[in-house]
Parts: sequence; C-alpha cells; structure tokens
Amino acid sequence: MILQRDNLPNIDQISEEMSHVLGDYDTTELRQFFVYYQQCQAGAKEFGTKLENLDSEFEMLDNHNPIHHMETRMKSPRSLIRKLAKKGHAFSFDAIKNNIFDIAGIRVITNYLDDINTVESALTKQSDVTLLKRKDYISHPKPSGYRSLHLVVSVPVFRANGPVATPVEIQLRTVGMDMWASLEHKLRYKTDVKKAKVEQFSDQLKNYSSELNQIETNMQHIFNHLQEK
Ligand code: 0O2
Repeated sequence: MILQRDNLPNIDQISEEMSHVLGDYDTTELRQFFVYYQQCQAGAKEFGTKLENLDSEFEMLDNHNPIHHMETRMKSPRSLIRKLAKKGHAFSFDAIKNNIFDIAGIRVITNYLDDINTVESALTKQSDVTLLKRKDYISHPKPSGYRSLHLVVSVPVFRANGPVATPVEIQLRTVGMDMWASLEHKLRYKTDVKKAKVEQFSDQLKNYSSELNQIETNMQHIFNHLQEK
C-alpha cells in the first residue's frame, strides 16, 4: 500500500500546457525533461534517506548531532528555464542535463562550523555516492558575503530499466549562515525598497557575514572545550 503519492502531473497533460508557453516546440524534449525531473526527485529521496539515516545514527550513538534540520526542494520549471537562459542556453533536454545540476536540492543546516565537514565526509564516503562538484563558499565567500558549502553529488536511481546516476545539489550551512542567507535573499527580491536603502543593507549584511563567521568560530572553540571535558 502506498501511504502518500507525490502529486506529479500527468506527462501528456504537462507537455500540452508547456507547449503553450514555449510555442511551437517538439514535445518529445519536454517528455524527456519531465521524466528526468522525476528522476531527480527520486535522487533527492535517496539522499534524503541517507541523511535521515545519518541523523538517526548521530542521535543514537553520539552526544552531539551535527544536523540541526534539513529542507528539500525541487526547482520550479520556470526558475529552471530562467537559469538556463542566464547561462546562455535555449531550452533543450541536453542543455538541462549538461548545465543544471540543482533540479533537486537538499539544504542541510548544521549546529556548528565543524559539523559541515562531518556531514560532508559521512555522505561522500558512501560507496554509491559520487562527488561531481564542490564549491566552498565558506573559505571563499561570495562578494555579497554569502557562505555555504555546495556539493553536487550523484547517486544511482533504480528505474524500471535499471540504475541511472542522478545529480542532486546539497547545500551545507550553519544555523547562522542560514539566517544570514534568508535575510539577504529577502533583500534581493524586495522591489519596494529604495535603491540607497538596499545598498546600505547590503553593506551591513556583508559586514555581518564576517562578524557571524567570527562568532561561529569562537562558539566552536567553546563547544570543543566542553566536549573534551
Ligand atoms: P534557488 O531558489 O535556491 O534554487 P553553477 O554555475 O550551476 O555551478 P549556480 O548553481 O548557478 O552554479 O550558482 P551558485 O552561486 O553556486 O549557487 C546558487 C544557489 O546558491 C542559489 O540558488 C542560492 O540558493 C544560493 N546563493 C548563491 N549566492 C547567493 C547569495 O549571494 N545570497 C543568497 N541568499 N543565496 C545565494 P538559486 O539558483 O539562485 O535559486
């Protein structure tokens, strides 16, 4: 018995609807895309299970669980097409497969800085996981002050015809980095705030990013000391 079904659209119905948006377009590409989209969703479930299993193990065996919480999201087709255009590609199944690796994304929020590497290592050393890309915005923050560790990892998804390696983006960040990114994201998409105010807030946020980093480093030291005792 299946307790909960994903509310996936029927592929013929969605191809029909998308062809209205994209005009005179070969819908076989759309079909391929939606099959791939569902495959990526299955990949996120595989990683979701892996992370939940690690979470239970840490909870049971250690006196500290590095995982604070996790969030999973699927990129909306609209945002995906926008990202593809930003990278200079027209919509095609191959362009998506070769350039967009965050169709499925999982965000892992950790308590402390060192927890990020603990979770990364526990996940990437699993024999069916392949690390495809690693972007360390913690050692090298973005000009905005954004900090997080981004991994693109792949896992086999068992389709009706056999296994297929499937990419999922995993963003790892501390509670502090997450709070910062949420506020900065809000500022980025606020259109009713005056430009001068946005610039002022952006500068403040940039400073807060390094201040938060300093605070998190200091708190890590206290935590390590208490753990040793
Ligand atoms: P959403 O809604 O999160 O999906 P690539 O060229 O493909 O390797 P990519 O993915 O284009 O790299 O860019 P990047 O910068 O490595 O990662 C993009 C994602 O990181 C964003 O997702 C955000 O979630 C986050 N991010 C990156 N920079 C910032 C920043 O300055 N501020 C905040 N708040 N978040 C940031 P998307 O795709 O924008 O959207």
